[in-house]
Parts: sequence; C-alpha cells; structure tokens
Amino acid sequence: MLFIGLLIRSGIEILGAHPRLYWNDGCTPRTEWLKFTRRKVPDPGDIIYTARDDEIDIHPLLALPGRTNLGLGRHWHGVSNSLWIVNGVIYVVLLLTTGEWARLIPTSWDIFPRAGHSLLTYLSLHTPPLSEFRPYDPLQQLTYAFVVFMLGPLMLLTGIAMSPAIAASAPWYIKLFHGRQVARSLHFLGMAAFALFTVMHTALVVLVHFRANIASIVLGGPNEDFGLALTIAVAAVLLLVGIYIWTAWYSLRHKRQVQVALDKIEAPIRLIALHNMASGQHYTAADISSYLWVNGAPPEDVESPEFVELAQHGFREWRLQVGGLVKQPLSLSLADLQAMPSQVQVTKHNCVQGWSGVGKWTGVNLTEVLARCEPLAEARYVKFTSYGLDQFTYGGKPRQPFYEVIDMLLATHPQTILALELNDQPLPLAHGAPVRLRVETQLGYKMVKYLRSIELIAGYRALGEGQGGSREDTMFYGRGAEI
Ligand SMILES: Nc1nc2c(c(=O)[nH]1)N[C@H]1C(S)=C(S)[C@@H](COP(=O)(O)O)O[C@H]1N2
Ligand SMILES: [Mo]
Repeated sequence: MLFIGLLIRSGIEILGAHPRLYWNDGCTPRTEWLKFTRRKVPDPGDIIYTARDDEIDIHPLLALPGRTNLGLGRHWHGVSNSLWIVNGVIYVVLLLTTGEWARLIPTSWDIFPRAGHSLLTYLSLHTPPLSEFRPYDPLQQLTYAFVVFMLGPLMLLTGIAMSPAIAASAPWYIKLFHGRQVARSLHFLGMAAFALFTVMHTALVVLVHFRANIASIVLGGPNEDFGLALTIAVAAVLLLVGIYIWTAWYSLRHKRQVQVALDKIEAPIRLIALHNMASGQHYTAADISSYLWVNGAPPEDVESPEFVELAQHGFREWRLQVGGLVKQPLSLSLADLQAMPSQVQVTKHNCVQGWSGVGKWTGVNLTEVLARCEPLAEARYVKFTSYGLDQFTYGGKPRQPFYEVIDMLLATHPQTILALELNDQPLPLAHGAPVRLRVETQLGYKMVKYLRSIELIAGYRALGEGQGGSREDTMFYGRGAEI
C-alpha cells in the first residue's frame, strides 16, 4: 500500500503533464478517448500551442508532489516502482517456495461458482460466514490472484512499453500493444483498477469480520490479541499518511535535493538496463503522424534577436559552431551540412510529458561531424546549445540558452542525427529550424532545437546548475532520458 500509493500519486502527476489519453500514437487533438482538461488545442497555423501550455496543475494532496512538477513526479515514480518490484518479487518467491501459493492460486474450477455466490452475498449486503475464509473467501482469492499475477505484471509490461529506449531498440514490443499510447491508456486503466482495488479492499477489511481481519493481517491469526493488532494497524496507517504528506511537502521545498537523491537510486538501474540500447526504428510512410505536438516555441525577438534575423533571411547566414575539446573547430553552414552524406529515418518521438508522434527525419549522422572535428581523447560528452532560451530559471537567475548534454555512446549511436528536414520539407520553425538534434533512444527533451553550437566537453558539472541540461537544471528531470 505504501508503494502503490506513491506510484498512483506520482502517476497522477505525470498524467497531468499531458492530460489526454488516446488509442492512436499520433496524439492528434480531438482523438482523445479521455481528457482531464477543458483547454482546446488551437488549429495549427493559428498560434503555436506547446505541450507545456497544456499541462495541468494538480493539488499536492492528490499528486506527488503536485503543482506541475513532472520531473520530481517522475523521480518518485521511478524509485517507488523499483521498491515495489523488489517487494513484489520477494512476495511471489516466498509464496511459491513455502507452499503458501495455494492461498492465491485456485486449484479447482468450482472457485468461480463459489466466488459468484460470495459476490451475491455481498451485493445483498450480507457477509459470508468466517468459515468461508480459508484463509480467503473465494471472491477474495480470485481478486488477489488477478491483482498479483495479472494486474501487477500488466503495469510492468505497459510501463516498459512507454520507454523510448525500448520502443527504439525493440519496436516489435510496443507493436504488441498496438503502440505506445495504447500502452499508456492501459497503464492508466490499470492504475484505476489498482486504486479501486485498494479502496474496496480496505473498506472490506473494515466492514467484514473486522476483528478477525486485523488480528490476521497484523499478528498472523484470527484469534490473536485484537487490541494490540488494532493499535499497530492504526499506527501503521498514520505512518503511511505521514509519509504521503511528507514526500510531497519535502519535495516541493527541497526540489534539487530530492532530484539528486532519487536519481542516485534510479541512474544505475537506468544505465544498466536501458542506456546501451541502440535505436533501429524504421516506420513506414503510412505510420507518419498527421499532427505533431510542439514543445519549446521558436525564439522570439526578446530571447534572441539574432535568431529572428537569421530566420528572416532563410538561415543563409546561419553557422553551426563545433568546438571545445576538438583538434579541428568547425563553422558549418547549412550548405556544408547538406553536402555531407544524408541519412533518413522514420522514427517515433516520445515526449517526457506523455505524447508521441512519428516523423520522417532527414539529416546528417552526428559521427560525420565528429569525424571532421576530431574530438580529443578527453572529450566524454557533447553539449548542444540552442538559440532559444530555457522556459524556466533556477534560483532567480536570468534565463539561459537551452542546452542538453549527451555522452559519447549516445552521440555515436546509429540514429543520432542532426536533422535538417521533417517529412521531406525543410525543418519547420516550430520543430527546430534550421537544424535540431535527434537522439532516438531518449525522451524529446534531449533533442535540442534551433541549434547554435556543439561543444565537446570532459564533464557537465561546471555547466549551468551542473545537472546535464536545461530541463535537468530548471525542471528537475533526470539526465538519462531512456524512460
Ligand atoms: N531549444 C529547445 N529545444 C527543445 C525544447 C525547448 O524547449 N527548446 N523542448 C524539447 C522537448 S521537451 C521536446 S518534447 C522536443 C519537441 O520537439 P517538437 O517541438 O519538434 O515536437 O523538443 C525538445 N527540444
Ligand atoms: Mo518533451
């Protein structure tokens, strides 16, 4: 209950970042089957409506931590998920190795009529006699078996299907679910089932044979000391509520500290399980989404008069500066990039907020640029800087140019490219003109738009707030964006 509560509440925080659910992967507005916002998405061409404009603010009593803190919600989701899995694995292993599995797994078909009988008893507002509980009543046994062996695994399988690294390296896996948004919708329905189960279950513990239940749950048998069992149970519930309140309160007050502490637990798991995956996506032309959400609007005059000027002249004067720890600094024009070998990929974009979409990207493999600038041996990371500014600041400092850092492994992945075209057209302004980064195993926030410079660096701690990117520095996202 501790972990499920943390998971549900942080899950609600994540859902609030894109409060729409779809059965299609393109996330076209008005094709939602469920939404938690009244906002209307304006028609493309009218104004640029970004996914961040669509986020909803949820109260900290419901969401963890609440108040549009997607980054922190994701950290809580990741860590409580890891603990929930460890807890679940220990439970199932003990169940199977101690002979206690017979509590949950039915061995005879007559469980169904008996469970039906039990359901009718409850519906007629009676309770089955204590003798029916051996140790569980048939309806209860079926429900537990469903939750432990079906609902739990469904949440794991659909959760994994939302990872861009999995989607990129094993596109067949998300096809099993008919796409990422179906997995996301099922994940939501599973959450609703878990919430319903938790409420019903807790209510029934209290309403049906309360004394025997509490004695059994807390002390192991229906005839144990009720007073002692009740005291411990009440203390446990108070502790649980205390933890729920504390996690949200503390997270809202000490955002950086919570980000760093929780990432220490998540990062090694993410690195081992997902970081090495390479993208091999080849969607077909038919998969290309008719609508693509936008995140991060084109720089305006106040942000970067330089960019506005460059855009007005069709980016003829635009140059990409490549420098830092390299033997050969470069200054590349659009024509220089167009002259390099071009690469085409039809891939799925996954935004941290929840939406996705398929696009055809044409550009230059980053290794082509790296080969020309000849990185020094000390270069371990690549920093990409935009003409646009970050939407947020940290600690009252002025807005900084949007930047993101990736390591050499991601930089040299086969589908890491500098994209010049989207769907056979020059990159539209909204999607990062004239050039943007694509790193297909990562969430969207790593893929810097309106690219200005590339710098090879030995470490990222001295940059910005030291977290490895603008979104990490100011919105508390994780530096790894594989899930
Ligand atoms: N310069 C800049 N690049 C950016 C962003 C931004 O705010 N500024 N947002 C990022 C995020 S969160 C996402 S999901 C993608 C969105 O790309 P799109 O607008 O082309 O769909 O761009 C990324 N690159
Ligand atoms: Mo994003």
